[in-house]
Amino acid sequence: MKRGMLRRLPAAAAALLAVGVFGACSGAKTSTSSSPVTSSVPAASARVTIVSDAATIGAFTPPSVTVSAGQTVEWTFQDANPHTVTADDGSFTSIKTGLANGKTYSHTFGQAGTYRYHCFIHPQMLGTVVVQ
Ligand SMILES: [Cu+2]
Repeated sequence: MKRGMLRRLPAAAAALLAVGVFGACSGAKTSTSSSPVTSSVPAASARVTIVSDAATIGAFTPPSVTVSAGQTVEWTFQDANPHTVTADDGSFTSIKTGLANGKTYSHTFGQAGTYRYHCFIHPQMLGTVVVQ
């Protein structure tokens, strides 16, 4: 008896795995446009000095100042007589604090417009703040 042995060896197929790693090089150029730094330094708040005036009984010096919206006007009282800074429309007044000699009163103007004010004690004392 003949026993034919047929062995079939499965051929091992070597799989060749080629992995190609491509370094992704994005050609997007990030251009950093450095604009010149413009220092927007807000102008100094306006200052008004309240002094005695021989012609009247007191005066706001200067009688008119111009500031930008958001800036503050500071009044400095330099008279022995009492005065106030009172808006004609009543939007601000120094009466609450009282302007004694050497003291100051400040008010910040948030909106543009023309603000006329006077001294509550001396109505002939007039001043104007122009807010741009
Ligand atoms: Cu006054």
